[in-house]
Amino acid sequence: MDGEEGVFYRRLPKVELHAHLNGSVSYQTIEKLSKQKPHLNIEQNMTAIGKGQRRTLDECFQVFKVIHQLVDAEEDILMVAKDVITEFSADGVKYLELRSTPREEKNTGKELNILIGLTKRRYIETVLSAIQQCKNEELDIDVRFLVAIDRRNGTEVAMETVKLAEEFMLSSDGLVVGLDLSGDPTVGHGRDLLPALQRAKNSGLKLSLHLSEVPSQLDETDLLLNLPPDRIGHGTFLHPEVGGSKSLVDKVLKNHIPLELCLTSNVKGQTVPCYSKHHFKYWYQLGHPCVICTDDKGVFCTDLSQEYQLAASTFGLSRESVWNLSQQAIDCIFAEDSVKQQLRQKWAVLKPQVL
Ligand code: 6MZ
Repeated sequence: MDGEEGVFYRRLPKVELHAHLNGSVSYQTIEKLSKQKPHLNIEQNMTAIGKGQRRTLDECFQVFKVIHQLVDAEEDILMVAKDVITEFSADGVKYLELRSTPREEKNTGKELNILIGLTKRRYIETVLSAIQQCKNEELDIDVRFLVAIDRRNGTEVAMETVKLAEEFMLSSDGLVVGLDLSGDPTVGHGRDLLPALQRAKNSGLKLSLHLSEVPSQLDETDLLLNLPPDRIGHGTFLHPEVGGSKSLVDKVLKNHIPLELCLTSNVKGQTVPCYSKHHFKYWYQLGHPCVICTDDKGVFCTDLSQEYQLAASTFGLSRESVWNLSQQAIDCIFAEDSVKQQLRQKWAVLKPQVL
């Protein structure tokens, strides 16, 4: 992305609401990790899907497994989280909600030369300390965290994750704001996760749920929309034109549930055939809140500026419309209202006289 046009998108202040930590690891960070773990023999095409390449969603999930092998110790998570936050900030992101699935790993760290493992609690603490360190370095970005439930891990782990998230919501000084439901959409059923999600909602955690990322999830989506969630990830197959239904669309509209839309991720992961057929068009034309996001900027080789530029060039958005789109994303954040106010002020200061 070059030239004057590119500068506009980089300078555009942006809000990123759908970013999986381990999917956001850049090539530079992967290189650092690969050097530290040469025995894994990681090559670039194992952790990223380059320009013009496509993979099935299933193959995308294999990529995350490789990255998880590289990022398996406390110091890796700290470095990855700090690098990812720094990169989003360099791309003009002023407010970021990162999400990640807490993992436990056996014997991946060392203390006094004794092998120690990583617990899920320590995992979250490490991400939070990366956020804190970036704050101390005075990066111009406000970062919050969503604890992720990987749907593949079933009912019990989901409940355990919610309990951890609740604890951190109370003790993290506002950094943990919500819960994400993600993972391979072809595995498991939302009905088994409903009690955990309901509990999370009751305790004040905000919910961002991956819904209808693949076809054939209609009854699950219908069920989970009754919670209702506070935001929807993807929602690719919600509307009737792609096999969804009017009643699902009506539920989303009635409850004003914003959609987190990730163009490159959906095209490269082949759930959407090409940019012009992306469901952004359907929802945007309805005037429904749509937030442009990256999903996994490392894996899909993109950044948020590029995603905004793609949306604009594909759907013919004026600069004014692009500005409004980035500004309206502020209404959809999970942090408290005072943060929204601060961000609105920031946007007002940064708005060019002529767009
Ligand atoms: C569903 C996805 C995803 O949690 O280890 N993840 N889940 N759909 C997607 N669309 C492509 N992209 C990423 O980051 C990696 C994890 O995020 C989820 C998957 O569970 C993946 O293992 P963390 O930081």
